[in-house]
Amino acid sequence: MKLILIFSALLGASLCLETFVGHQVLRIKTKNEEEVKKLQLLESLEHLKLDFWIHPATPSLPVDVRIPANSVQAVKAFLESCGIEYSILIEDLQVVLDKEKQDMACDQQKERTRNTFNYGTYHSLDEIYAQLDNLASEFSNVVSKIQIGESYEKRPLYGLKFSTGGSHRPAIWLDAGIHSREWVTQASAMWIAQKIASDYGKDPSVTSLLNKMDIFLLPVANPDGYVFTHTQNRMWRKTRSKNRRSLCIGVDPNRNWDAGFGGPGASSNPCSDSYHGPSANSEVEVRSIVDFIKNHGNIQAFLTLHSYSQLLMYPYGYKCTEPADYAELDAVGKAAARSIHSLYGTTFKVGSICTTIYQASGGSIDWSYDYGIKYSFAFELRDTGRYGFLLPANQIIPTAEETWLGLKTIMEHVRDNSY
Ligand code: 0X9
Ligand code: ZN
Repeated sequence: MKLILIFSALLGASLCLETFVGHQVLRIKTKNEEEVKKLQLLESLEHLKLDFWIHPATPSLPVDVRIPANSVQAVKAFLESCGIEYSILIEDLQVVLDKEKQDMACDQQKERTRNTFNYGTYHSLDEIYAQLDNLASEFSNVVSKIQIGESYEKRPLYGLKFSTGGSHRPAIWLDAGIHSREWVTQASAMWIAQKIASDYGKDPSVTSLLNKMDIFLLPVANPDGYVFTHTQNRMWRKTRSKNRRSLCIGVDPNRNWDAGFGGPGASSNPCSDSYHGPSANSEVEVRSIVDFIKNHGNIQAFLTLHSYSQLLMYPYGYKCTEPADYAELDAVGKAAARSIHSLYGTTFKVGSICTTIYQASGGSIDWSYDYGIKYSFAFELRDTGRYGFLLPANQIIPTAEETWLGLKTIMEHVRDNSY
């Protein structure tokens, strides 16, 4: 009897959503390099099980960290003893998660009665995939569904191709959700898909773009992780692949690209959230995109959506030197940031990955840029930390709208400056 109870408790635990009761998210402000070093030391203490939402790197940038309930006191005592300033961004993470779940359930009920996809709520993978079919049939003049591969757990990697004909036109790549917990990115990608499809023939900018180029959109680049964030652990970031040398699961798919692979800003520890994996392209999700891009042969822009921090970044992340096209990328990035700002006043900081956020090797846009795709940009969408990865659903549409304006500015530049 006892054994059965233990077994069912274990089974229950593995089938249930992980709870984050009492987890706090702190914002830490560093004043100098010395304090950054102290936070890096804190980050290395594995037993505290800290989840750095923004890693310590430069003194001027804030550091956001999720702290499990039983480490909260120790971390605060450490910070106070060092005289490092902090504030509480989220008092109890579970309260925010419960609200998110409740909102989703309400919206889902409404959606069922109306039988239309509500772009202003978060969805399961199945719902997103069903909507790709709907878009492809509703806008069959411009949209078709494509499959670029299968995830580690054998889920299809579905995307959309926006094309008005022509054989093998130059194209723009756009992906979202490579980090599964960054839910506003997958949701924004869906709104943007609908926007591109319905604006063709109406908006002269979209029309001229699609008369010259194709767009490929992969809204859920990490479907296994995405399903896991819905069913098991809302804070999951990595893929779900098994590691040979560890019981820890998954690889950071934005450390797995063949660009400075294994260098600074990536971890060789399979239990780390920034584990680079056993080799470049070890993750089938990454490999599938790489193969697609290589096979296509004429991708002119590589755009990727992450959250959060409100940044628009160009290469490099694996090194801190400027790319050859620095002046042009910086100007286009700044123009895109102005477009974003024009709608709701949201400010985006523009710069290279290394100078705006932190050194990070094996990232997607570094690979795409070094591969020869000049217009390689990574967006970090809303917000700046009030909710972080748990952006309330009522911000999805505004986020998608402003992001689209930024994307459109870049796409117009690519259209007019193809190479
Ligand atoms: O650490 C990352 O991978 C990115 N930040 S996130 O919070 N979304 O995880 C920043 C890296 C820059 N992005 C790319 N190299 N694509
Ligand atoms: Zn990310």
